[in-house]
Amino acid sequence: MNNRARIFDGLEVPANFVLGVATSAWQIEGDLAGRGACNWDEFANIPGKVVDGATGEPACDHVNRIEEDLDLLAWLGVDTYRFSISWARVIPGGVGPISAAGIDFYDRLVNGLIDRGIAPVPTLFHWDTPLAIEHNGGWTNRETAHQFADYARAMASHFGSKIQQWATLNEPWCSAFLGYCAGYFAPGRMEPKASLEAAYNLILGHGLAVNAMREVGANNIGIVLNVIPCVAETPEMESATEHIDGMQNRLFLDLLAGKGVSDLTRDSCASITDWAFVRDSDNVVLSTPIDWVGENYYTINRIAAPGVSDIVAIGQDTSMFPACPPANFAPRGERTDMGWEIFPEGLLMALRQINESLPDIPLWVCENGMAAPDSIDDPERIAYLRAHIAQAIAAREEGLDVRGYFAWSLMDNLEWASGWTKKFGLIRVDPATGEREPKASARWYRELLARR
Ligand code: IFM
Repeated sequence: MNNRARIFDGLEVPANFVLGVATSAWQIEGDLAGRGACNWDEFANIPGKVVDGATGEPACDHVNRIEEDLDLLAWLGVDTYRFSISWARVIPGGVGPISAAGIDFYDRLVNGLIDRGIAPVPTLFHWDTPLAIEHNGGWTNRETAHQFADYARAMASHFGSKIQQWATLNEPWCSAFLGYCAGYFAPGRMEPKASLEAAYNLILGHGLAVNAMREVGANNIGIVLNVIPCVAETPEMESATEHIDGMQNRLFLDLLAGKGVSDLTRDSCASITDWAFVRDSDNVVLSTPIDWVGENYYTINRIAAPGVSDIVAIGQDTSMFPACPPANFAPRGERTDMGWEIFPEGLLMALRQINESLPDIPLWVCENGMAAPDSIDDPERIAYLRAHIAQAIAAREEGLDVRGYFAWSLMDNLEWASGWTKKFGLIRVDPATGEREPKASARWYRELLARR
Protein backbone atom coordinates (compact mmCIF):
# COMPACT_ATOMS: atom_id res chain seq x y z
CA MET A 1 0.00 0.00 0.00
CA ASN A 2 2.81 2.43 0.87
CA ASN A 3 4.73 2.37 -2.37
CA ARG A 4 7.69 4.67 -3.07
CA ALA A 5 7.64 6.56 0.21
CA ARG A 6 9.63 9.81 0.35
CA ILE A 7 10.75 11.59 3.46
CA PHE A 8 9.94 15.26 3.97
CA ASP A 9 10.14 16.98 7.36
CA GLY A 10 10.12 13.59 9.05
CA LEU A 11 7.05 12.44 7.09
CA GLU A 12 7.15 9.38 4.92
CA VAL A 13 4.35 10.09 2.50
CA PRO A 14 3.47 7.24 0.15
CA ALA A 15 3.42 8.31 -3.49
CA ASN A 16 -0.15 7.08 -3.90
CA PHE A 17 -1.42 8.93 -0.82
CA VAL A 18 -3.64 11.66 -2.25
CA LEU A 19 -3.27 15.16 -0.80
CA GLY A 20 -5.69 18.03 -1.15
CA VAL A 21 -7.35 20.96 0.54
CA ALA A 22 -11.00 21.59 1.37
CA THR A 23 -13.50 24.46 1.62
CA SER A 24 -17.28 24.85 1.70
CA ALA A 25 -19.68 27.06 -0.21
CA TRP A 26 -21.19 29.31 2.47
CA GLN A 27 -17.81 29.88 4.07
CA ILE A 28 -16.10 31.22 0.96
CA GLU A 29 -18.37 32.01 -1.98
CA GLY A 30 -20.15 35.30 -1.28
CA ASP A 31 -22.31 36.53 -4.21
CA LEU A 32 -25.63 36.20 -2.41
CA ALA A 33 -27.35 37.93 -5.30
CA GLY A 34 -26.36 35.06 -7.55
CA ARG A 35 -28.17 32.39 -5.56
CA GLY A 36 -31.26 31.63 -3.53
CA ALA A 37 -31.20 32.33 0.19
CA CYS A 38 -30.22 29.61 2.62
CA ASN A 39 -30.71 28.90 6.32
CA TRP A 40 -27.32 30.38 7.20
CA ASP A 41 -28.17 33.71 5.51
CA GLU A 42 -31.26 34.03 7.65
CA PHE A 43 -29.44 32.89 10.81
CA ALA A 44 -26.50 35.23 10.28
CA ASN A 45 -28.90 38.15 9.98
CA ILE A 46 -30.15 37.58 13.53
CA PRO A 47 -28.10 39.85 15.80
CA GLY A 48 -25.81 37.88 18.09
CA LYS A 49 -25.84 34.61 16.18
CA VAL A 50 -22.56 35.12 14.30
CA VAL A 51 -19.65 36.90 15.94
CA ASP A 52 -19.30 40.54 14.82
CA GLY A 53 -22.43 40.17 12.69
CA ALA A 54 -20.50 38.56 9.82
CA THR A 55 -22.70 37.29 7.00
CA GLY A 56 -22.20 35.23 3.85
CA GLU A 57 -21.50 38.43 1.91
CA PRO A 58 -18.78 38.75 0.74
CA ALA A 59 -17.19 35.83 2.63
CA CYS A 60 -13.97 35.25 0.62
CA ASP A 61 -15.61 36.61 -2.56
CA HIS A 62 -14.64 33.31 -4.13
CA VAL A 63 -17.29 33.51 -6.88
CA ASN A 64 -15.68 36.67 -8.23
CA ARG A 65 -12.12 35.53 -7.52
CA ILE A 66 -12.48 32.04 -8.91
CA GLU A 67 -9.54 32.28 -11.36
CA GLU A 68 -7.22 33.57 -8.65
CA ASP A 69 -8.29 30.76 -6.31
CA LEU A 70 -7.85 28.13 -9.01
CA ASP A 71 -4.35 29.47 -9.62
CA LEU A 72 -3.60 29.26 -5.88
CA LEU A 73 -4.68 25.62 -5.89
CA ALA A 74 -2.41 24.98 -8.87
CA TRP A 75 0.43 26.82 -7.11
CA LEU A 76 -0.02 24.59 -4.05
CA GLY A 77 0.18 21.58 -6.34
CA VAL A 78 -2.67 19.66 -4.70
CA ASP A 79 -3.91 16.43 -6.25
CA THR A 80 -7.49 17.12 -5.32
CA TYR A 81 -9.83 19.86 -4.12
CA ARG A 82 -12.88 19.24 -1.94
CA PHE A 83 -15.50 21.99 -2.17
CA SER A 84 -19.24 22.05 -1.63
CA ILE A 85 -22.02 22.92 -4.01
CA SER A 86 -24.50 25.42 -2.68
CA TRP A 87 -27.88 23.75 -3.22
CA ALA A 88 -29.52 27.21 -3.29
CA ARG A 89 -27.10 28.45 -5.97
CA VAL A 90 -27.96 25.68 -8.41
CA ILE A 91 -31.65 25.34 -7.45
CA PRO A 92 -32.56 28.68 -5.84
CA GLY A 93 -35.83 27.44 -4.36
CA GLY A 94 -34.42 24.07 -3.28
CA VAL A 95 -36.81 22.34 -5.66
CA GLY A 96 -37.58 23.32 -9.23
CA PRO A 97 -35.52 24.55 -12.13
CA ILE A 98 -31.76 24.73 -12.19
CA SER A 99 -30.26 28.20 -12.30
CA ALA A 100 -28.15 28.59 -15.46
CA ALA A 101 -25.89 31.13 -13.75
CA GLY A 102 -25.53 28.96 -10.67
CA ILE A 103 -24.52 25.86 -12.55
CA ASP A 104 -22.25 27.92 -14.78
CA PHE A 105 -20.21 28.90 -11.72
CA TYR A 106 -19.61 25.26 -10.79
CA ASP A 107 -18.89 24.40 -14.43
CA ARG A 108 -16.15 27.02 -14.39
CA LEU A 109 -14.83 25.67 -11.10
CA VAL A 110 -14.87 22.02 -12.17
CA ASN A 111 -13.43 22.72 -15.64
CA GLY A 112 -10.79 25.00 -14.13
CA LEU A 113 -9.71 22.26 -11.75
CA ILE A 114 -9.59 19.62 -14.45
CA ASP A 115 -7.58 21.94 -16.72
CA ARG A 116 -5.06 22.29 -13.91
CA GLY A 117 -4.87 18.55 -13.29
CA ILE A 118 -6.71 18.76 -9.93
CA ALA A 119 -9.47 16.26 -9.16
CA PRO A 120 -12.75 17.97 -8.16
CA VAL A 121 -14.47 16.39 -5.14
CA PRO A 122 -17.82 18.08 -4.54
CA THR A 123 -19.86 17.69 -1.37
CA LEU A 124 -23.55 18.15 -2.02
CA PHE A 125 -24.55 19.43 1.40
CA HIS A 126 -22.31 21.33 3.77
CA TRP A 127 -25.01 22.73 6.10
CA ASP A 128 -26.55 25.40 3.81
CA THR A 129 -30.18 24.33 3.36
CA PRO A 130 -32.21 26.36 0.84
CA LEU A 131 -34.38 28.71 2.88
CA ALA A 132 -37.70 27.55 1.42
CA ILE A 133 -36.85 24.00 2.46
CA GLU A 134 -35.74 25.11 5.93
CA HIS A 135 -39.02 26.99 6.34
CA ASN A 136 -40.81 23.77 5.49
CA GLY A 137 -39.17 22.05 8.48
CA GLY A 138 -35.71 21.52 7.01
CA TRP A 139 -34.19 18.20 7.96
CA THR A 140 -36.91 17.54 10.53
CA ASN A 141 -39.20 17.01 7.55
CA ARG A 142 -38.80 13.67 5.79
CA GLU A 143 -39.69 15.33 2.49
CA THR A 144 -36.33 17.14 2.61
CA ALA A 145 -34.56 13.79 2.20
CA HIS A 146 -36.40 13.22 -1.08
CA GLN A 147 -35.79 16.78 -2.27
CA PHE A 148 -32.11 16.36 -1.50
CA ALA A 149 -32.01 13.18 -3.59
CA ASP A 150 -33.62 15.03 -6.54
CA TYR A 151 -30.97 17.74 -6.29
CA ALA A 152 -28.22 15.11 -6.03
CA ARG A 153 -29.52 13.33 -9.12
CA ALA A 154 -29.57 16.61 -11.05
CA MET A 155 -25.94 17.36 -10.11
CA ALA A 156 -24.72 13.85 -10.93
CA SER A 157 -26.46 13.94 -14.26
CA HIS A 158 -25.11 17.42 -15.09
CA PHE A 159 -21.47 16.77 -14.24
CA GLY A 160 -21.33 13.16 -15.44
CA SER A 161 -17.85 11.67 -15.71
CA LYS A 162 -16.11 14.97 -14.90
CA ILE A 163 -16.55 14.07 -11.23
CA GLN A 164 -14.80 10.93 -10.09
CA GLN A 165 -15.51 11.30 -6.36
CA TRP A 166 -18.65 12.63 -4.70
CA ALA A 167 -19.64 13.26 -1.09
CA THR A 168 -23.29 13.48 -0.11
CA LEU A 169 -23.26 15.14 3.34
CA ASN A 170 -20.67 16.90 5.42
CA GLU A 171 -20.79 16.18 9.16
CA PRO A 172 -24.48 15.40 9.63
CA TRP A 173 -23.90 15.56 13.41
CA CYS A 174 -23.40 19.32 13.11
CA SER A 175 -26.48 19.90 10.96
CA ALA A 176 -28.67 17.83 13.26
CA PHE A 177 -27.43 18.68 16.73
CA LEU A 178 -25.80 22.10 16.47
CA GLY A 179 -28.66 23.25 14.23
CA TYR A 180 -31.75 21.70 15.81
CA CYS A 181 -30.71 20.81 19.39
CA ALA A 182 -28.29 23.46 20.66
CA GLY A 183 -29.47 26.27 18.35
CA TYR A 184 -25.82 27.20 17.94
CA PHE A 185 -25.94 26.77 14.15
CA ALA A 186 -28.66 27.52 11.60
CA PRO A 187 -31.60 27.17 11.79
CA GLY A 188 -31.11 27.90 15.50
CA ARG A 189 -33.77 25.50 16.78
CA MET A 190 -33.48 24.09 20.30
CA GLU A 191 -35.62 20.99 20.05
CA PRO A 192 -33.79 17.84 21.15
CA LYS A 193 -36.47 15.47 19.82
CA ALA A 194 -36.53 17.20 16.43
CA SER A 195 -32.74 17.01 16.24
CA LEU A 196 -32.87 13.21 16.41
CA GLU A 197 -35.39 13.21 13.59
CA ALA A 198 -33.10 15.54 11.62
CA ALA A 199 -30.16 13.16 12.13
CA TYR A 200 -32.26 10.28 10.84
CA ASN A 201 -33.61 12.19 7.84
CA LEU A 202 -30.11 13.35 6.91
CA ILE A 203 -28.90 9.76 6.61
CA LEU A 204 -32.11 8.87 4.79
CA GLY A 205 -31.44 11.71 2.35
CA HIS A 206 -27.88 10.50 1.95
CA GLY A 207 -29.06 6.97 1.07
CA LEU A 208 -31.72 8.20 -1.32
CA ALA A 209 -29.15 10.48 -2.95
CA VAL A 210 -26.60 7.70 -3.44
CA ASN A 211 -29.22 5.60 -5.22
CA ALA A 212 -30.46 8.51 -7.33
CA MET A 213 -26.93 9.45 -8.38
CA ARG A 214 -26.07 5.89 -9.33
CA GLU A 215 -29.20 5.73 -11.49
CA VAL A 216 -27.67 8.44 -13.67
CA GLY A 217 -24.22 6.89 -13.75
CA ALA A 218 -22.32 8.54 -10.88
CA ASN A 219 -19.85 6.43 -8.97
CA ASN A 220 -17.39 6.63 -6.08
CA ILE A 221 -19.90 8.20 -3.71
CA GLY A 222 -19.24 8.60 0.01
CA ILE A 223 -20.33 10.50 3.10
CA VAL A 224 -18.22 12.68 5.39
CA LEU A 225 -18.66 12.21 9.15
CA ASN A 226 -16.99 13.83 12.11
CA VAL A 227 -16.40 10.85 14.31
CA ILE A 228 -14.84 12.03 17.57
CA PRO A 229 -13.33 9.45 19.92
CA CYS A 230 -15.04 9.78 23.29
CA VAL A 231 -13.06 8.97 26.41
CA ALA A 232 -14.34 8.86 30.02
CA GLU A 233 -12.01 10.67 32.38
CA THR A 234 -13.19 8.56 35.33
CA PRO A 235 -15.10 5.25 35.59
CA GLU A 236 -18.24 6.98 36.86
CA MET A 237 -18.39 9.01 33.63
CA GLU A 238 -18.61 5.90 31.46
CA SER A 239 -22.35 5.98 30.96
CA ALA A 240 -22.36 9.69 30.01
CA THR A 241 -19.47 8.97 27.65
CA GLU A 242 -21.42 6.14 26.07
CA HIS A 243 -24.34 8.49 25.55
CA ILE A 244 -22.18 11.16 23.95
CA ASP A 245 -20.45 8.58 21.75
CA GLY A 246 -23.93 7.35 20.82
CA MET A 247 -25.04 10.78 19.64
CA GLN A 248 -21.75 11.93 18.13
CA ASN A 249 -20.73 8.72 16.40
CA ARG A 250 -22.73 5.51 16.76
CA LEU A 251 -26.11 6.84 15.68
CA PHE A 252 -24.66 7.69 12.26
CA LEU A 253 -22.37 4.68 11.96
CA ASP A 254 -25.15 2.26 12.98
CA LEU A 255 -27.63 3.68 10.47
CA LEU A 256 -25.03 3.48 7.69
CA ALA A 257 -24.12 -0.06 8.75
CA GLY A 258 -27.75 -1.23 8.49
CA LYS A 259 -28.14 -1.73 12.22
CA GLY A 260 -30.89 0.86 12.59
CA VAL A 261 -31.09 2.76 15.87
CA SER A 262 -29.49 0.60 18.57
CA ASP A 263 -31.34 -0.36 21.73
CA LEU A 264 -28.71 1.55 23.67
CA THR A 265 -29.43 4.76 21.80
CA ARG A 266 -33.20 4.20 21.89
CA ASP A 267 -33.03 3.78 25.65
CA SER A 268 -30.70 6.68 26.31
CA CYS A 269 -33.05 9.06 24.46
CA ALA A 270 -36.30 7.47 25.66
CA SER A 271 -37.06 10.53 27.80
CA ILE A 272 -37.32 12.77 24.73
CA THR A 273 -38.59 10.61 21.86
CA ASP A 274 -40.50 7.42 21.13
CA TRP A 275 -38.54 7.13 17.86
CA ALA A 276 -41.84 6.83 15.98
CA PHE A 277 -40.19 8.42 12.94
CA VAL A 278 -37.93 5.37 12.47
CA ARG A 279 -39.31 2.95 9.88
CA ASP A 280 -37.83 -0.52 9.58
CA SER A 281 -38.46 -0.38 5.85
CA ASP A 282 -35.91 2.50 5.60
CA ASN A 283 -33.04 0.27 6.61
CA VAL A 284 -32.06 -0.74 3.09
CA VAL A 285 -31.89 2.89 1.96
CA LEU A 286 -30.10 4.12 5.08
CA SER A 287 -27.44 1.47 4.63
CA THR A 288 -27.06 1.76 0.87
CA PRO A 289 -23.53 0.52 0.19
CA ILE A 290 -21.11 3.39 -0.21
CA ASP A 291 -17.75 3.58 -1.94
CA TRP A 292 -15.85 5.45 0.75
CA VAL A 293 -16.23 7.16 4.12
CA GLY A 294 -14.71 10.51 5.00
CA GLU A 295 -13.56 11.55 8.45
CA ASN A 296 -13.20 15.17 9.50
CA TYR A 297 -10.90 15.07 12.50
CA TYR A 298 -9.95 17.92 14.78
CA THR A 299 -9.98 16.76 18.41
CA ILE A 300 -11.09 14.26 21.03
CA ASN A 301 -14.03 14.37 23.50
CA ARG A 302 -12.84 13.85 27.08
CA ILE A 303 -15.84 13.45 29.35
CA ALA A 304 -15.49 14.43 32.99
CA ALA A 305 -17.82 15.03 35.92
CA PRO A 306 -19.83 18.27 35.96
CA GLY A 307 -17.82 21.23 37.17
CA VAL A 308 -14.43 19.62 36.63
CA SER A 309 -13.33 21.89 33.80
CA ASP A 310 -14.13 25.48 32.90
CA ILE A 311 -12.39 25.32 29.53
CA VAL A 312 -14.59 26.53 26.69
CA ALA A 313 -14.22 24.46 23.55
CA ILE A 314 -16.59 25.11 20.65
CA GLY A 315 -18.93 22.14 20.07
CA GLN A 316 -18.01 20.50 23.35
CA ASP A 317 -21.07 21.24 25.39
CA THR A 318 -23.79 18.89 26.63
CA SER A 319 -26.48 21.14 25.07
CA MET A 320 -25.32 19.74 21.73
CA PHE A 321 -26.14 16.17 22.72
CA PRO A 322 -29.87 15.39 23.07
CA ALA A 323 -30.86 13.89 26.42
CA CYS A 324 -27.29 14.21 27.66
CA PRO A 325 -26.72 13.33 31.32
CA PRO A 326 -24.76 15.86 33.41
CA ALA A 327 -21.15 15.91 32.23
CA ASN A 328 -18.33 18.25 31.46
CA PHE A 329 -15.95 18.28 28.49
CA ALA A 330 -12.39 18.51 29.76
CA PRO A 331 -9.84 19.13 27.01
CA ARG A 332 -6.24 18.82 28.15
CA GLY A 333 -2.89 20.30 27.28
CA GLU A 334 -2.29 22.27 24.12
CA ARG A 335 -5.41 23.59 22.46
CA THR A 336 -6.25 25.39 19.22
CA ASP A 337 -8.06 28.72 18.98
CA MET A 338 -11.35 26.76 18.97
CA GLY A 339 -10.42 25.46 22.43
CA TRP A 340 -9.94 21.99 20.91
CA GLU A 341 -7.31 19.77 22.46
CA ILE A 342 -4.54 18.86 20.03
CA PHE A 343 -4.51 15.08 20.06
CA PRO A 344 -3.21 13.62 16.77
CA GLU A 345 -3.52 10.00 17.99
CA GLY A 346 -7.29 10.56 18.05
CA LEU A 347 -7.28 10.54 14.24
CA LEU A 348 -6.09 6.95 14.25
CA MET A 349 -8.69 6.12 16.92
CA ALA A 350 -11.47 7.68 14.84
CA LEU A 351 -10.39 5.84 11.68
CA ARG A 352 -10.36 2.56 13.62
CA GLN A 353 -13.82 3.25 15.00
CA ILE A 354 -15.20 3.89 11.51
CA ASN A 355 -13.52 0.78 10.14
CA GLU A 356 -14.98 -1.34 12.93
CA SER A 357 -18.49 -0.16 12.09
CA LEU A 358 -18.10 -0.05 8.32
CA PRO A 359 -15.34 -2.53 7.56
CA ASP A 360 -13.43 -2.65 4.31
CA ILE A 361 -14.65 0.66 2.94
CA PRO A 362 -11.91 3.02 1.72
CA LEU A 363 -11.33 5.89 4.13
CA TRP A 364 -10.45 9.52 3.47
CA VAL A 365 -9.44 12.21 5.93
CA CYS A 366 -11.69 14.86 4.42
CA GLU A 367 -10.79 17.68 6.80
CA ASN A 368 -8.07 18.34 9.34
CA GLY A 369 -6.49 21.57 10.45
CA MET A 370 -6.36 24.10 13.22
CA ALA A 371 -7.55 27.56 14.09
CA ALA A 372 -4.42 29.53 14.93
CA PRO A 373 -3.50 33.18 15.48
CA ASP A 374 -3.87 35.46 12.47
CA SER A 375 -0.35 35.39 11.12
CA ILE A 376 1.53 34.54 7.95
CA ASP A 377 4.02 32.79 10.17
CA ASP A 378 2.14 29.78 11.54
CA PRO A 379 4.58 27.15 12.84
CA GLU A 380 1.90 25.68 15.13
CA ARG A 381 -0.25 24.86 12.09
CA ILE A 382 2.68 23.17 10.35
CA ALA A 383 3.29 21.05 13.46
CA TYR A 384 -0.42 20.20 13.66
CA LEU A 385 -0.65 19.14 10.02
CA ARG A 386 2.58 17.16 10.20
CA ALA A 387 1.48 15.25 13.31
CA HIS A 388 -1.94 14.42 11.88
CA ILE A 389 -0.69 13.38 8.43
CA ALA A 390 1.73 11.07 10.27
CA GLN A 391 -1.27 9.47 12.03
CA ALA A 392 -3.11 8.97 8.74
CA ILE A 393 -0.03 7.24 7.36
CA ALA A 394 0.25 5.17 10.55
CA ALA A 395 -3.34 4.07 9.98
CA ARG A 396 -2.38 2.80 6.53
CA GLU A 397 0.56 0.99 8.03
CA GLU A 398 -1.73 -0.90 10.37
CA GLY A 399 -3.85 -1.93 7.40
CA LEU A 400 -6.61 0.67 7.26
CA ASP A 401 -7.36 1.64 3.67
CA VAL A 402 -6.81 5.39 4.03
CA ARG A 403 -6.62 6.84 0.54
CA GLY A 404 -5.90 10.49 1.16
CA TYR A 405 -6.00 13.62 3.25
CA PHE A 406 -7.53 17.08 2.77
CA ALA A 407 -6.20 19.95 4.86
CA TRP A 408 -8.82 22.35 6.22
CA SER A 409 -8.75 24.86 4.83
CA LEU A 410 -7.43 26.26 1.57
CA MET A 411 -7.93 29.74 2.99
CA ASP A 412 -9.18 31.66 6.01
CA ASN A 413 -12.93 31.85 5.76
CA LEU A 414 -16.18 32.42 7.62
CA GLU A 415 -16.00 30.00 10.52
CA TRP A 416 -19.78 29.71 10.87
CA ALA A 417 -21.02 31.14 14.21
CA SER A 418 -17.47 32.34 14.97
CA GLY A 419 -17.48 34.54 11.87
CA TRP A 420 -14.01 35.76 10.90
CA THR A 421 -12.53 35.26 14.35
CA LYS A 422 -11.12 31.74 13.83
CA LYS A 423 -8.45 31.30 11.17
CA PHE A 424 -8.07 27.84 9.65
CA GLY A 425 -6.51 28.81 6.31
CA LEU A 426 -3.23 27.82 4.71
CA ILE A 427 -3.72 31.04 2.80
CA ARG A 428 -4.46 34.22 4.68
CA VAL A 429 -7.49 36.20 3.55
CA ASP A 430 -7.91 39.82 4.55
CA PRO A 431 -11.63 40.02 5.36
CA ALA A 432 -11.70 43.72 4.46
CA THR A 433 -10.07 43.50 1.03
CA GLY A 434 -10.25 39.81 0.14
CA GLU A 435 -6.52 39.85 -0.53
CA ARG A 436 -4.91 36.39 -0.36
CA GLU A 437 -1.44 35.64 0.95
CA PRO A 438 0.09 32.18 1.45
CA LYS A 439 1.12 31.44 5.03
CA ALA A 440 4.21 29.45 5.97
CA SER A 441 1.93 26.39 6.28
CA ALA A 442 0.90 26.77 2.62
CA ARG A 443 4.56 26.80 1.59
CA TRP A 444 5.20 23.77 3.78
CA TYR A 445 2.27 21.85 2.28
CA ARG A 446 3.40 22.83 -1.21
CA GLU A 447 6.86 21.51 -0.48
CA LEU A 448 5.42 18.27 0.89
CA LEU A 449 3.38 17.86 -2.28
CA ALA A 450 6.34 18.63 -4.50
CA ARG A 451 8.72 16.25 -2.72
CA ARG A 452 6.28 13.34 -2.42
O1 IFM B 1 -15.09 25.09 9.24
C1 IFM B 1 -15.57 23.85 9.62
C2 IFM B 1 -16.05 23.08 8.42
O2 IFM B 1 -17.05 23.76 7.73
C3 IFM B 1 -16.62 21.75 8.84
N1 IFM B 1 -15.69 21.03 9.69
C4 IFM B 1 -15.09 21.74 10.77
C5 IFM B 1 -14.48 23.03 10.29
C6 IFM B 1 -13.83 23.78 11.44
O3 IFM B 1 -14.75 24.05 12.43
